Amino acid sequence: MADEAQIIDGKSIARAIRGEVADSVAALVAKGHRPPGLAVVLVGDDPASAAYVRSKGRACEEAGIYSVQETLLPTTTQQELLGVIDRLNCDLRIHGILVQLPLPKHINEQSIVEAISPAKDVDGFHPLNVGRLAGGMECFVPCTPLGVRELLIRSGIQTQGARAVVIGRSNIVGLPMAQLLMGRGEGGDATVTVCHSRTADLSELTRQADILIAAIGRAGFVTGDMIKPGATVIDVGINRVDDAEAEKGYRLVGDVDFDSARQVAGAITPVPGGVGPMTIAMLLRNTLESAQTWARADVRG
Ligand code: BQF
Repeated sequence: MADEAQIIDGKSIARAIRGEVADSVAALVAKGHRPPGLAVVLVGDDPASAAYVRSKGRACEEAGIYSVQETLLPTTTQQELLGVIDRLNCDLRIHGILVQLPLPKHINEQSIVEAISPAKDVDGFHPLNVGRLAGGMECFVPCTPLGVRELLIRSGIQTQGARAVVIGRSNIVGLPMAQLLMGRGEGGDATVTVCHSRTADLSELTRQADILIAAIGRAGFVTGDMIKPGATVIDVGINRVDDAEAEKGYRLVGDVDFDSARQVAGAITPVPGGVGPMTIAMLLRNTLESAQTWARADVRG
């Protein structure tokens, strides 16, 4: 049996970043500025969404970030939701606004995302930030791909000149991930291929990857035979699978078949405890950076 891969501990890296954010928050407050503030808007009562929202609130509290949760009934109209966003856009205590997705079917997600002030769009989903990212300009970057890049940097994984393959082309993960990896500078300068459900000879491509990012949304999709020996494998997937042994009757698994992949990869992220915690850490960092930007614009200096 070959040597097993190094396990990249996203949870501990995320904890370190949260500590750094907490220090910067304290420094901002010590200069007389408002603490960073995040508003999380939840529409409806989907249990998974509610759990994500709660954990974001807890993470804010630990970092000294002020947070408010706006919980709206599943019957909330688009007009009502737009009203809430307008109010948050004008609230000087709030530097970041996120609307937890998915939204109920009667609400048009795109119109909601476009209503968020681009200067408070800490999820990086507003078209202005999407365009800025595509143009290589400074902007809010979606938290999950940002977290993956940070994980690569802090794990000492060379991206410059590396062949990176991203499986998945979503606006939230795959596409911005590819843009970050091909962008200039630290954590970038890679040669990137984006694969998806219509890609022919997928394994041919994945086997060429020095860095393989799995963001497909299918449990155990990437198996050991699809991986180049020694490659870095980043698992973005969070899938529930039934498990009678587990307390809740299910457990979380990634898009990578961990047991076969770890025999081939050089380094691999686990699920849970890999990319997920980094997503939350990047949300805090985006909120901090937004508050710092707003503080600079403040007439009080
Ligand atoms: C971990 C999310 C799909 C759809 C909407 C830690 C999170 C997840 C896993 C987390 C996610 C996924 C979030 C772990 C936020 C990431 O230990 O592996 C944290 O809270 N996430 C979300 O808000 O909405 C989603 C995935």
